[in-house]
Amino acid sequence: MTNKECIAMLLAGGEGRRLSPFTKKLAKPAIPFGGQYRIIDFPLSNCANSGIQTVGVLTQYESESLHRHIGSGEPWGLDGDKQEGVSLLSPLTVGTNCYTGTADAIYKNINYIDEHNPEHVLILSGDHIYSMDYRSILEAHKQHGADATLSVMEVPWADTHRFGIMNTDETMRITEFTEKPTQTKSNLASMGIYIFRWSYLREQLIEDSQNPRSSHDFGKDLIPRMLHLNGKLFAYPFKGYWRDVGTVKSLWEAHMDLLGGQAKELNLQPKVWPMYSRSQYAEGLYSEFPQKNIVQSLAHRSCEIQGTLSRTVLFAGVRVGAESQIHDSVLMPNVSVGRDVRISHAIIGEGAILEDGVVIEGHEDEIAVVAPNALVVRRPYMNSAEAEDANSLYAPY
Ligand code: ADQ
Ligand code: ADP
Repeated sequence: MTNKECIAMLLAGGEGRRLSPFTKKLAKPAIPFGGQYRIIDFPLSNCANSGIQTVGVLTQYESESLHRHIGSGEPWGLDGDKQEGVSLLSPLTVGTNCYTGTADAIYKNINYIDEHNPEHVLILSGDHIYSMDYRSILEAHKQHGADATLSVMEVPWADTHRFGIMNTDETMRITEFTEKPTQTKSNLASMGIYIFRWSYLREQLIEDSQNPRSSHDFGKDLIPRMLHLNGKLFAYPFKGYWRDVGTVKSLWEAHMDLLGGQAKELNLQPKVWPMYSRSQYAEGLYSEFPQKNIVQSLAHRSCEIQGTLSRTVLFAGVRVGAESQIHDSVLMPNVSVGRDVRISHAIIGEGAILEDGVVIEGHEDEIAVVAPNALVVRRPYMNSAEAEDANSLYAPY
């Protein structure tokens, strides 16, 4: 048994239904992001950069995709021996039944955490885009002598229903917490990033596991119960860019945030806070182009671009044919776009083929989606059955 101050447990097993069709064959955290990453690269790199060297990754749904990407953790410098580094903890490898909720996933890995005997445990989500030094939240947690510390930020009032929402007193101690409220007087949201004193969390997990009425979820069950029992829960206000990319709209918005000129901007700082990934195409993004008809876009250097692009992110291996016009869109790896295609406000899944003349137009509040590997063809004279057929290949989300 080793003794560590803090280890991380990264929740990466959710089904990601709101991100279908991208999560049909991929775990949500394995979805490509930002031209050369996958979403999970962000929390993993944050751990590496914060000096957290033991990370348990809890996988379940489509875990194969994540296991392939994470492997032994060498892109993040987390390929340590058994005492350190990243461990992939799926119900299969742990030898247990499926994880029924986020707290249940941690509960079923109590032995793994005990082996490391940490003072504190950092709980992270696999579907957030942000840069964060976890040493700051750990410091605040220790100074307060807290049982738990939740990283928080104010979110737009219209989005409060997607988050755990809380109130605090003037010392930042949490006084109220409601998971995904329909009505609320606060817009202070939990970011789903928690630090717990391990002995405290351990006890609470065991009690929760014995409650037949619990759904074994941190936001719905554990945190409200801890407050009810007068636990010392504090909020740690995070200042910086953070987005939960669990929906098609938020995944699209986070990509637009990379392109500047937005209210919220995502500036990655490779020199100060590098994001690591497994891709052999890493560090190959261009934001400035010799072609005049490519503006405010990011494209991987392996792309072949002939058409006109603005406010668009192109991943490795994308091809765009002549006279095509694309704006406000995201084209995942190896998408092939023919000639004279129009795309706007869309996310095109990995490997999709859009033949000559296809038009895919979404709107700011209804992002169009093309499924990975879809073949979209233009058919000028469709009878209604054919139209339905074509629509099943892509449908505004
Ligand atoms: P949600 O985002 O709704 O709310 P959820 O998607 O259920 O939380 O899960 C968070 C993370 O846990 C995700 O990365 C998901 O993949 C993973 N996960 C879910 N079920 C799992 C399982 N059975 N096994 C392993 N991993 C699993 C949460 C909080 C809110 C908070 C938001 C912030 O509940 O209070 O405001 O995050 O985004
Ligand atoms: P990862 O699987 O972690 O994204 P890879 O380096 O394997 O990392 O692949 C990055 C993406 O580039 C993949 O989607 C892959 O299919 C694609 N790709 C593979 N070979 C090429 C190539 N020769 N040119 C452009 N893109 C490629």
